[in-house]
Amino acid sequence: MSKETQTEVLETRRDEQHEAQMTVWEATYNLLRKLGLTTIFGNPGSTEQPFLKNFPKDFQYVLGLQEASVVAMADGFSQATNKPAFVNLHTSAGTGNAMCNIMTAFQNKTPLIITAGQQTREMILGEPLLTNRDETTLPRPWVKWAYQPVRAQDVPAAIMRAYAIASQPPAGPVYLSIPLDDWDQPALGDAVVRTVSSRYAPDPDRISLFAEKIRKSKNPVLVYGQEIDRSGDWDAGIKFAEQLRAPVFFAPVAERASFPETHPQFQGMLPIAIGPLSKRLRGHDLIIVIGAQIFRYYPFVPGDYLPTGAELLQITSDPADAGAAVVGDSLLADAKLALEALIQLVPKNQTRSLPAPLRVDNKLPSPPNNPLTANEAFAALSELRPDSAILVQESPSNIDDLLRHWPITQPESYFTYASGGLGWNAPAAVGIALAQKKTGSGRAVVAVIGDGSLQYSVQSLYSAVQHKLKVIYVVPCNGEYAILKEFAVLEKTPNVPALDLPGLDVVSTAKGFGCPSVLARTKAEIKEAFAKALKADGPTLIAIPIAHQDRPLVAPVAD
Ligand SMILES: Cc1ncc(C[n+]2csc(CCOP(=O)(O)OP(=O)(O)O)c2C)c(N)n1
Ligand SMILES: [Mg+2]
Repeated sequence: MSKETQTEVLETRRDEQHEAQMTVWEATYNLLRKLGLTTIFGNPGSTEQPFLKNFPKDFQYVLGLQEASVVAMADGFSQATNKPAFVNLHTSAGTGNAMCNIMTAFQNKTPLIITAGQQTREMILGEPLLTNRDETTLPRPWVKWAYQPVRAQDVPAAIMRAYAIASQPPAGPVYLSIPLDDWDQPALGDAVVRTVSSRYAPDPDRISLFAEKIRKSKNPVLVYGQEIDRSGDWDAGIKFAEQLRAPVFFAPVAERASFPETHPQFQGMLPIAIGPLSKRLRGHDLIIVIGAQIFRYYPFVPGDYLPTGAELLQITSDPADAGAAVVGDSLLADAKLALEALIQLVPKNQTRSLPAPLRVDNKLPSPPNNPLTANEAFAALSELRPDSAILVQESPSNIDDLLRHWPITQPESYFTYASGGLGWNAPAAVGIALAQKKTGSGRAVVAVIGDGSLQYSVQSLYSAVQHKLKVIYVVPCNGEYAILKEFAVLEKTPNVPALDLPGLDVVSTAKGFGCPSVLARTKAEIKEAFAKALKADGPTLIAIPIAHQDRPLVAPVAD
């Protein structure tokens, strides 16, 4: 064999060896497949392209035009599928844009595996363009873990670790920064796939102690929080409430509904301020809070944290929420497992008189107001409400009116944000609707989004259009930041600038993203638009001009 031929043979062998050697890219996609993470929410840049190259046919890329939308779409998708979701952001720039909704995902306790591209390892020291400087500091404190693998070969195992951390209670987002030159590097082979638990059971001694207090209580009250809906067991919550014959409240501004609002024991949502909240619970000797923090207050309205003579028990799966509780004794447990245990430990009460059912005032003025009030607009909408519809809500000043006309009666049917960071719900509705499309549930998503709130993640309309998702955006247009005006009255801060929003045209905005959109001013127009939207094979935006109203931020509770 000549020298040249020998060299050629050697080079061919080396090429074959290289081909046979799995790359970090291949090992990662293999792992994502095994973990069921085949939907990737992202917005691409040059630092992500080596990961996205030759995008496999069995994966779906869901493009968000701005990263706040990307993260919230993934959050909604994760919540609606009850599985972690995968996100790919553009280095520090994309992470910066995404930050508000990463903060919200952390408070929602949604398991998100957020990856971001990073500059080439070889150059990072010199900080070239697009370097994600101090990459693990940027997303903190709103991620459970932030990491950049020390070697390219660790990328798949780091994703596995991210998955394990994100999904254990309390679930939450994790962040991985991955240099762009890692993807073509040789891998160590397929990553080890591991499973972890997503619930933990209560300590038997402590739950017995709690059960004893509940048995001895004369007049207990239940406060149900989002963790019950997340733990997937409304039935246990209903059974326990009926066994106890106690009134049931929702925790203040809970981001999920955990009990049928039409149940005779349901008493509404607790006020979001210290004094009014404790007034509402007056007369009870034991307050049992399941699956919520103590409490999610908003404006400072002083008063007692608890009514006189009352004791509080909190059951939560989040040690941070247990630690931060301002009053009460706490027990760590998954809501479903705790409720199942309590059903066994607390016998059915036969004698306690049931609470008087909540009186809901649904009266409407005749003739109707012009423009309609939010109350009248939601009443019109609710006449055509499909039983299976999912409600997503970011309409800060209109929550009470909306929930009055749209009582939640089924699990996994109400979603909002735990944080109050505007710009979560419009894109989350897209992720929730995508989940419905994938499962073929046929459930429509109705997203009620304030005219101010819509502007924060308005690009998500584009994703709903492109994926032909059944999202019906209902935008109550008051041309103002109404809730901030209510806050200004409560705080006695007159003449705050920029609380009016003249000149917003949300119908034209939606059309710019290709979203069919209509202005509905009367009850008849609202019903016509809603009926048409329910039949459409894609999203619709219905803008409803509504009247300005002077309402108190926190409704007074009678003494
Ligand atoms: C990201 C973000 N920026 C600013 C705020 C402050 N903020 C809270 S409510 C609100 C106004 C919301 O207006 P709109 O959606 O029109 O609802 P309305 O109060 O009119 O019902 C603003 C600006 C916030 N919560 N989040
Ligand atoms: Mg408004």
